[in-house]
This record gives sequence, C-alpha cells and structure tokens, in this order.
Amino acid sequence: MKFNLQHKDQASKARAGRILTDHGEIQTPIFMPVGTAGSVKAVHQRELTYDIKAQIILGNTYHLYLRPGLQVLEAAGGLHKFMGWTGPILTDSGGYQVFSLADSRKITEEAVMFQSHIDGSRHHFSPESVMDVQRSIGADIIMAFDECTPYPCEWNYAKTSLALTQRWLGRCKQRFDTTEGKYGYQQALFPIVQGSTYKDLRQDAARFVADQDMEGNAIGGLSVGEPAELMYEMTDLVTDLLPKEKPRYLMGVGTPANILEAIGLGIDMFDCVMPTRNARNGMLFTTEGIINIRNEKWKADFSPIDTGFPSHVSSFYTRAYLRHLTISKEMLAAQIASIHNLSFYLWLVAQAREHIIKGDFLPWKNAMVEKVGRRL
Ligand code: PRF
Repeated sequence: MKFNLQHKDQASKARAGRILTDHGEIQTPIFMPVGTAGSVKAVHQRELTYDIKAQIILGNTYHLYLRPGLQVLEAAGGLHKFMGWTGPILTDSGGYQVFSLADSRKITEEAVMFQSHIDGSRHHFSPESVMDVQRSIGADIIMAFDECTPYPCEWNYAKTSLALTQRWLGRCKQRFDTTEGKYGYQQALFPIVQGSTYKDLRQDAARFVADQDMEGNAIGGLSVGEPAELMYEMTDLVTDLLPKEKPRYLMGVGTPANILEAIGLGIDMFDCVMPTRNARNGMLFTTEGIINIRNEKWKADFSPIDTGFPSHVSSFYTRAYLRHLTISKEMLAAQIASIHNLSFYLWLVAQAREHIIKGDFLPWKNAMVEKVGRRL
C-alpha cells in the first residue's frame, strides 16, 4: 500500500491524498460503505461501482468468521472473489463487534471468549487469531485487535484497557510480520488509537501508535455516545500527533456533518452504517438536509428525492413514490434509499476533496455543515 499526500489545506488540517492498493486507487478523503457480512445491504456490486462510485468497502471479521466461515472464504480465493468486488476492501478486526454483538463475552490478557449471536456457539478471538482470520478473508487493509471502551468510561478502566490494546497491538504486529497474504497481493495493518475521552490517554495512545510506524493509522473509541464536541476535541488532539504522511481513519463516523468536521481535523477515511441502516428506516440524507420519507408531508410530493448532485436514483424517483414503497415495506424502498444515501455520502467526500484542492475548503465546509444537518 502507498499513500501520497497531494494537497494540504491552508486554513484547516484537511488533506487530499491518494491510497494505492493492489486492488486499485482510493482518492481521499473517502467514505467506505459498510458491507458487514460480504454485502453492502440492499446494494449490489454493479451499483456500488457505477451508481455510488464506491472506491473501497468494509467487511467485518466477526461476521465473516462466523458465517460463511474461513473454509468457504479460502476455497473461494478470498472475499474479493467470493463477493465479486474487484476494488479495495478493509476489514475491521472483530475487536468492536465482539463487544457490541456477541453474547456472554469474557475478556482476558490472552483473548476474548464469546458466544455467537447467531447460534450461541463458543469461540475466541486473540490478536494472533484475528490476524490469521484477516489473512484468510484477504482484505487490502486489516485492523489491529483492540478494546473499544464504552462512553462514559472511568479513567482507571480506560487506562487499563488502553494498556491491553497496546500489548495486543504488539502481538498483532508480530503475527502480521511473520505471515503473508494468502492470495498473492499485499495487505496493510492499521493500529487503532484508543484512550476514551481523556486527553492524557489519547496523547499517550497516539504517540504509541505513531512510534509503530505502520502504513496507516486509525482512531477508535469515538462516536460511542459522547457529545460531538468531545469527539472533535479528541480527534484534533490525535491528528496533531499522528504522522502526516500516513492515512488516518476515524472508525464508525458518522453523520454528514461529523464527516465534514473530521475532514477539517485531518481525517482521510471514514465508515459508518448510518447511510445504509438509516436508509432502511426511511431516513434520507440530502444536499438540503435530512428527510424522514415516512412523513405524511411527502405523500403527494412528486418532486425527485434530490437533484442537488448527480445520482440516477435520486433524480429518477419521486419522494411520494419512495414514501409509498417504504410504507408498503417494499424491498425496492431499501434499495433506492440505500443507493441514494451512499451516493450522497460519496459525492460529499468527493466535493470536500475538490474544495481542499481548490483552496476554499473551510468556507465550503461551514456552509455545507449548516445545510446537511437541517431537518426537512
Ligand atoms: N474499534 C474497532 N472498530 C470500530 C471502533 C473501534 O473503536 C469504532 C468506534 N466508533 C467503530 N468501529 N476495532
């Protein structure tokens, strides 16, 4: 993997860059659609490429390990071949899903024991085993095994947890450095900065991660219920300490406004279930603000979903029709809404990139944050 910084904004910490992987190029800042179990829910691969213009998608170690399992993934020749996605993929390590989804977890120095949320079967993840699993899945970028602390979290717990995440990183690196990709292309390992909402812990975590000199770096443990201002404050602190010449990934963030603010703080990569999950509940993100498509007010509104940016589904289908599909629980509703929301997210980060290069990112961002957060 290679990262080239192409442009730095003068008035903020925003950057435009390019990540080169063996499955193609990613222009940053970028949003990565979430394809948890080997599918971006309700969206098929051609739509990801041609409508949404996704440049990289995300998969989850926890889900893929449980189902379809490593035997199937290896027999298929890795996740890219299995799902028919030829672009770059990033997998999260399971260090977050195991804490948020699995039943009866038990965490020790050695590993996390858990029961599958699917059938109750018993498993464990260790720093070594999640490296092996991510070698078998074969994503271009893989994540270290970490503990994501909840919010709020006492300083003492956050400190102990951070130390564990740091020891686990050492074990991840050791395993990663002594193994190879299984399918003939390179994989990159990103470490994760934790430290809850404590400045001293975040600084310690960021310095520790910077010292590892990995190919890119991630920030975790944010967007877990803390006020947005606290998330920005921690992000700002951490991006001051992470190396400039490596991509920075803010995990699980966020709303369109969160993403724009974090780009201004020097973040290059994002992922979030919000555009797809909320689409399935009828929440649409548009260039003019947020729509709840179930609302009576759209019942006979025959204007397009959104004409503020180029997107086929957004200008082809009307609000009234999408409302009808949603209320009727038609599967097409989830498809249209998911493609719309993802197209909007990808357009938004592409616009941010253009404005960074043009030199007017800050005023553009401030105007946009105000617009995209409104409720229509
Ligand atoms: N760690 C990992 N994945 C994550 C997070 C984290 O802290 C978050 C936090 N927002 C989302 N996804 N491994």
